[in-house]
Amino acid sequence: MAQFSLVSASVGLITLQNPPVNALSAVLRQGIVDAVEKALCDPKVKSVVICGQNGIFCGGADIREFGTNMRGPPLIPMIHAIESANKPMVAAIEGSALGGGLELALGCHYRIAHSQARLGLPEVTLGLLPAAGGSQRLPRLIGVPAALNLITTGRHVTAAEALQLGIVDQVTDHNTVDAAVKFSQSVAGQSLDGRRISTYPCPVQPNLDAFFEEAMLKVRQSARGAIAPVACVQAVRAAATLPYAQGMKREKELMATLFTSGQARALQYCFFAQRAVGRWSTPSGGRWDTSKPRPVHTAAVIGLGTMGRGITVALAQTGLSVVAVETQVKQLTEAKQAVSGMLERGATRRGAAPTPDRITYSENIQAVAGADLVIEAVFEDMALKEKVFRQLSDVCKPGALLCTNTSALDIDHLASQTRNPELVVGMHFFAPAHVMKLLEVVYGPRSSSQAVATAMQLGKKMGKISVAVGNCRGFVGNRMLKPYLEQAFFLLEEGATPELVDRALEDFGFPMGVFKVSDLSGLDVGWRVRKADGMVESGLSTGPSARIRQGRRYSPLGDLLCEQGRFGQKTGRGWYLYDKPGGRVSKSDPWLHSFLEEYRVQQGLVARRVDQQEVLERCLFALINEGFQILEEGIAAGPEDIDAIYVFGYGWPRHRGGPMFYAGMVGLAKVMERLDHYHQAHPDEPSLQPCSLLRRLVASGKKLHSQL
Ligand code: 3H9
Repeated sequence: MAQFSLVSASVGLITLQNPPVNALSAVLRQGIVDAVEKALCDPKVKSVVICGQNGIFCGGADIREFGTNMRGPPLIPMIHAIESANKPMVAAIEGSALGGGLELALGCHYRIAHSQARLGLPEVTLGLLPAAGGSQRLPRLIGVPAALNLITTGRHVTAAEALQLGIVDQVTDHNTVDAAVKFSQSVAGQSLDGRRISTYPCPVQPNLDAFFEEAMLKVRQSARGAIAPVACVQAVRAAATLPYAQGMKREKELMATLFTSGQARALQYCFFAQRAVGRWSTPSGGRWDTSKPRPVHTAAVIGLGTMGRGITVALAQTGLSVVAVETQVKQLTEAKQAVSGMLERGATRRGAAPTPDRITYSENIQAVAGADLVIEAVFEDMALKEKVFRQLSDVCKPGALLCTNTSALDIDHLASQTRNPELVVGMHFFAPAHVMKLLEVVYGPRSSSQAVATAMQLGKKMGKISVAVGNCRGFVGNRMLKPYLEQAFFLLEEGATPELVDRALEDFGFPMGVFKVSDLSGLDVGWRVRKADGMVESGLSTGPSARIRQGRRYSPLGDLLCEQGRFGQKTGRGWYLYDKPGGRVSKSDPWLHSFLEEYRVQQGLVARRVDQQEVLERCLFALINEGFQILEEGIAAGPEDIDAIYVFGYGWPRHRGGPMFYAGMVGLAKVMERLDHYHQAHPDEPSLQPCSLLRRLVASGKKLHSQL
């Protein structure tokens, strides 16, 4: 609802009340319409201030209403009524004014913001565009280039930037409502002719056609198949070229196509999935709302390689005291310099003062004795990690949480090396750890729910999307990656090229195909793991048995490249060719193509035509099938957990909602039918055999996601 009151004898104060973010639900919209009418009819009211309760102006349209039958007064006429009012309407912006919230404020004649407020039109991130006049008013207010930037990226701006851009008229450090009330009194009775944004001409944009062509090209390149950014450009173009009323018509048409698109559903699902993963639960009954995290004031990091350095930076940026330990002196000196540089660059990027240096470096593991939580990030070697955990168990103070940054090793086994296995959890960061959003918090059967709660809370403080998952080889993300990679290798054996496979995945929306990612992260990483698993046989034997390991199909292609010293970008050669070791720009490699041809001849394989559809179905459905297996085993509590992991850690295109959501969009029956089809053709590939949860869901006609 919206509360109306008279303040300072002549100011009508309308307070939006719909916790937690004052989203513009049907009830609130009705409340605003009624309150505005009351204010305009009341002769005592000379000016009006609109504010939000609980320190937040408005988080926009109520996303939960999308996809339902819309009731209540629509937003556009409501905002028009505000703009056409003959009494000054002033928005008092605290907290956030986002989406429809900012559009409401743009309908007001003046905007006063608190210095800590954030403003933006993030509709594009939900697969939409600002369709309550935002795409037409913002360019008229701040010019086409600035509006286009805000609308196509959805970024939030600070109050200071909003002032500089001309979105707000005043910024205050004090009580925003008081400032707005005072301001509204000072303009009461003045003409409002120059204050209605919809009547402004759009500032002239030189070389309009060329400007929008370039903008469209840029957006198409970065959108990777997402349709909303393209529609946003079209809407802003309408603002720049058409009268307001016609621009509004165009805005409405574009919104209609977006609103019902699968992409908007997928992106809105991602919005809620990102929040749902915080409400974690474990099979042993641990829950987010009943487990109290321990306070963490000092955290320690053991091992200052690439991951350890990133984790140190991420911890320091949250304002914690950090103890960073590296036993090799040279590595320690290099790490100190690298961490300072990363902190400085981070501060510059954020436009903030550098994080005060609360990092203590040491060569001695004893230095972690006072830490509340320790993150071990030494080399991925079980014997080494066992040793570190035994030492930590002796050195750390009672109750200290011991975490490992392993990407695959057994958490339970590491816990068994310590006196208090209930205090051990995995914190699986993704490189670069201070940048990547995802954190897998891995609990073992003996991890206490308090330990999980503490790691989850720390992850949140570090700005991560933290997902609690069970302990198994590769946890959720890397475990699902294995069948995906495997299928990509098999497709090469059957006739595909790295270029064809990568193109199919990039057209689907991944920022990089599987072979480019493999070159970037280093082919030797997987080779080492396969060697440790006893999968690698050196040299190339021939015949079908050469490609069977442990009873299932195996492709030695990656091993053969590694034997040639082709480790990817770092050696300048991998699945692609680079201009120099460390080079970033990939080129097709004729050598690789002849190598694949020779390999097929030696193995008696006849190349056939592989198309993009087969690439997608084999790679993605195998990955999704593993996801169903993970759900069945209870390693992930729900499909949102898997989807958040893939969207935030593995480059899964957000507008496709994550692998499990995508499976629902395709149809579970279709996914199962295609898996069955490929499994019949390749009976030695168990990852193509639909798992029993998938079969059961299809048989019962049940859905995995209620949104579908
Ligand atoms: C739009 O406006 C379209 C119009 O242009 C045109 C229409 C014609 N609706 O994030 P939090 C929930 S599209 C419904 O944890 P924070 C959220 O799910 C909209 N619910 O808090 C969560 O629920 P739960 C454009 C919403 O303090 C709870 O509120 N607007 C909405 O970290 C707390 O959220 C946006 O895209 C909503 N609009 O951050 C803004 N917003 O507790 C989206 C939040 O059950 N919102 N909820 O999990 C945000 O970015 C952040 O929520 C905000 C607060 C910055 C506001």
